Amino acid sequence: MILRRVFIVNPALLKCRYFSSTAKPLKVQEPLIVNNAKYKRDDWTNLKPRIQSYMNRNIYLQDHHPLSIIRKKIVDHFYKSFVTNRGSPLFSVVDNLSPIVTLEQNFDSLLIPANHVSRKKTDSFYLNRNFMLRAHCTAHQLDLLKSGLDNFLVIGDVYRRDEIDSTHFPVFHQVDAVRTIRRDKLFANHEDLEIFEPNYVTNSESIITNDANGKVAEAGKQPCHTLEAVKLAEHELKTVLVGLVKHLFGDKIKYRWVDAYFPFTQPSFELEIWYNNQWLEVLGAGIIRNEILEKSGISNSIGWAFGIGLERLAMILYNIPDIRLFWSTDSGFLSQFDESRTTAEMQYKPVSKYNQCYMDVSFWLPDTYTLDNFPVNSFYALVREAGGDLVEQVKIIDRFFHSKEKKNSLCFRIIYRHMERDLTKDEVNVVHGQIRDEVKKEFNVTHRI
Ligand code: FA5
Ligand code: MG
Repeated sequence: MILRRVFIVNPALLKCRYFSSTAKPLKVQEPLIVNNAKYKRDDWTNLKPRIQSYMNRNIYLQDHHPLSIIRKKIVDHFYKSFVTNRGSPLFSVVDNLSPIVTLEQNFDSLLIPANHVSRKKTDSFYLNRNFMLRAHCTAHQLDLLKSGLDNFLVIGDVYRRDEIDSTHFPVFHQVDAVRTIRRDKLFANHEDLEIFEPNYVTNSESIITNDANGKVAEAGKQPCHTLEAVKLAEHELKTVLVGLVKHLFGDKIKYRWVDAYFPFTQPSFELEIWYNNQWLEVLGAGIIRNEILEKSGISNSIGWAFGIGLERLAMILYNIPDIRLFWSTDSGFLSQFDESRTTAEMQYKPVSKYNQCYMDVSFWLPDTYTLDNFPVNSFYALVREAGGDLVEQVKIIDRFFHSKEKKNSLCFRIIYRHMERDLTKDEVNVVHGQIRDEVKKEFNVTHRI
């Protein structure tokens, strides 16, 4: 009998309804551990290990990564477009904030109403009822303004339970910007003009928030602002952003502004660019709601803000067909990008799924060359010419001066890969042999092995 009872208290059986009311095991919930900190789980916890595995990868800061190249281009554009009286960049760059934020930061600080669609549990990754992974970099806006920054870019990874297709992924990257303009700067040539209407009230009821879908395109302005101030600030915002897309894509890029709605800006806009025969939204922007500036202690300025997605820009610029490729660690993908190359030289080429195989070529230089003046680019060109499509990558892996023999040596690694099949060692040997011969002939080097 006793034995039988032991069998019945099988954990699998506890799940069945008949036993659950009487035999529920006392289950102590393990806390959720994210970035070495513990978070108490509750009914909002929905962050899973798969999404956590993307945290701390920092691909947007990784040298030569396409997202990092775009990030630098954007920062450069802002550094050039706005300088202080002393000639230094006006914008501060903040790119190392943890993506774990409070719901207060992500929503409340930005006047996102309690019933707003973006707060749904199904739309974001929650650690619990208090903490989440930021769904946009705007989550840091109020804190940074409060800390005293008045012109800044915030760059980082953001997380959304979005659809997954070739242009959407649950983790992507944004550059967010805030610019505040004081009255004396905004109206430098019109001292009689004002930023604020006389006796203005912020928090005005007349600001349309959102309908059930959270999307009301409300043009116009906040009642507290004068039309002149809004139009001037809007002009500066649009000019710098159109300048940015031209800086990235060239003067011929086709774009359009569309009215939009964000709870934290009014008026709000989206910028779309014409790509692959359709309009693609690349950023959201607008005039910062004055309540936010007031909360941060700024009273004499009007501000604009925007948030732009890095992946979409990189996909267009480099012809990258799928957003998942940015997470690739395959050197066949990563080696296609390098700050020193032009955009035209970095057009994406599909990466083979077949195996890579590499062989090195190392040689002594003739006296006519030094380690510094050996024409590395001509060497690469020769290898690509002689190796054809089998050569996926060539990189320098060693350079040294032999002090006894007074000779210089270079070593290059050539990575071979076929688009449609695995290569055999024998065929790679043949091609590699041809490359060695050509190198010897062209540069008069002595092979070391
Ligand atoms: C925002 O995130 C606002 N915080 C932007 C903003 C900032 C507006 C400041 C006003 C003032 P939105 O959800 O539209 O807005 O995202 C901004 C950009 O991020 C989009 O234009 C797009 O380029 C990119 N983006 C949005 N969702 C995805 C996704 N799932 N995958 C890749 N990129 C995305
Ligand atoms: Mg949008």
